[in-house]
Amino acid sequence: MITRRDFLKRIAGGVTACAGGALVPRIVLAGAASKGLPELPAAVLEALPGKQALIKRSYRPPNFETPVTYFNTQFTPNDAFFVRYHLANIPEVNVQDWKLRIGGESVEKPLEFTLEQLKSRFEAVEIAAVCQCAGNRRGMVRPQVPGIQWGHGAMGNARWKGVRLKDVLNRAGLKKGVLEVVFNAADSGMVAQTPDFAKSLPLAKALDENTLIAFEMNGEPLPHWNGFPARLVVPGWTATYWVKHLTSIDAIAKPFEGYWVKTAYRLPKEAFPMQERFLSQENQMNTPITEMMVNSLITNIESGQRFRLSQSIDLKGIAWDGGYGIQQVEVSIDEGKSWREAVIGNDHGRFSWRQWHFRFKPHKKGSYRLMVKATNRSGVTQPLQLIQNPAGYHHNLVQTIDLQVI
Ligand SMILES: Nc1nc2c(c(=O)[nH]1)N[C@H]1C(S)=C(S)[C@@H](COP(=O)(O)O)O[C@H]1N2
Ligand SMILES: [Mo]
Repeated sequence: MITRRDFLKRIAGGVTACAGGALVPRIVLAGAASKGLPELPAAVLEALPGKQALIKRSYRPPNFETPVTYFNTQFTPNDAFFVRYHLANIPEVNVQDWKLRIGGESVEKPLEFTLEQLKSRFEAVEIAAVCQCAGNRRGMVRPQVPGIQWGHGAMGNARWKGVRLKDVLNRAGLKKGVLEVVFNAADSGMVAQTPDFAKSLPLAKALDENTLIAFEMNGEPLPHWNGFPARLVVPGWTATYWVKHLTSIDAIAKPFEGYWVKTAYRLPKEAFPMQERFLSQENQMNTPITEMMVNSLITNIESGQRFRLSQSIDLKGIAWDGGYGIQQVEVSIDEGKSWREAVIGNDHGRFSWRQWHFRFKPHKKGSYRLMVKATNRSGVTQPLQLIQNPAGYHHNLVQTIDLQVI
C-alpha cells in the first residue's frame, strides 16, 4: 500500500527529476521531513488550449498560475499569463455577435458598440499594469484559510490597450446621482444558484483616466482565457475588478447588490493601509478590497539553492504596489539585521512592476537567510508579520529564502 507520505515523496521525486528545465517549478516539500502536508499543494503542470504549461490549482473552473521563472522578464507573455475563474461555464465569444451594452438607470442614452466601433470611435490608450489576484500567495497563509491555494504566480505584468471607460460612459451621458458602475460578464455557473460574476466600481474609479475597456494585451488581442474580446483594466486595484468577457456596463444610483461585491472580496476595516476606499459598499464590519499592497518577489533564485564561496550571487526580482510607485527595494543577507539598497530598473509607469537586482559576494561558508522588502512612494513598506484576514488576501509578507554557500 502507498501511504500518503510515500505518495508525496514520489511526486516530489518525480518533479525534482525534471526540474532541470528552467521553467519547471521546483517543489519544496516543507512537510516531507515532518508529518505535515507540504507548504503548497504539489505543482501539477498542465496547458490549457493556447497556453503554456502552467501550475494547475483547479480544473473546473480553470485556475492556473504562472511559474515564477516567467517573472524574470518585464512583461509576462500572454501564453504564460495566469488564469482565474470563479465559474465553470465560459463561453467562447464570437466577435461577430459580440456587443457591449452601456445602460443602467443613470445613463441618459443607452448605447451599444461592436468591437470595431469601440476601436474606431474612441481614443486608444496603452498602460503597463500589474494584474494580481487578491488571493495571490494564499496557499502560504498559516493557519490555512479556504480558497484556491495559490503560490506566487496568480499575477502578471502586461501592456493593456483599450479605450477609457470614462470616454464611453460620457458618450452615453451620466445623469446626476450616479453612485456606482456595474460590469457584467459572459461566463456563468453550472447551476442556476451560483451568483453570476459581476462587479461594480465607485464612480470616481470608473471615471479615472487609467481605467480601461481593454482589447489588447502586449500588442495582441486578449487571449480567450484572459477575457477576449474585452475586459476591464483597473490599474492599481486587485484583479477581482478586472472583469473579463465584458457584456454590459450599467451606471446605477444605489449600491450594487451582487454577491461578488456585497459579500465576497471583503477585508476587515482598518486592517490594511489602504488609501482608496469603496465607501458606498462599506458596512460596519468590513470593506471591499481595493488597491494592491506594496510587494516584492525574488524571481531568479529559490530557497535551498547552493553557491560556491568564490561565486558572487546575482539576485533579481520585481516590486510593485497599488500605483503610488516603487521608491526603494532593500535586501538583507543576514536575516533582517542589516539592509542594503537594490538597483531598480526602468520605470514603465507607476502601475507596472519594477525590476530590481542586487549583487553580493559571501565572505564565508554556511547558510544565508535572504530577505527582500519594497517601499512605495507614499512611504508604505512590506510587513514582517503577515496581516491576517479571513480570506487570506493581500499576502505581502517580506519574502525570505535560504541559500547555502559551500
Ligand atoms: N468574467 C470574469 N472575469 C473575471 C473573473 C471571473 O471569474 N470571471 N475573475 C476575476 C479575478 S478574481 C481575477 S484574479 C482576474 C484574473 O484575470 P486573468 O484570468 O486574466 O489572469 O479576473 C477577474 N475577472
Ligand atoms: Mo482574483
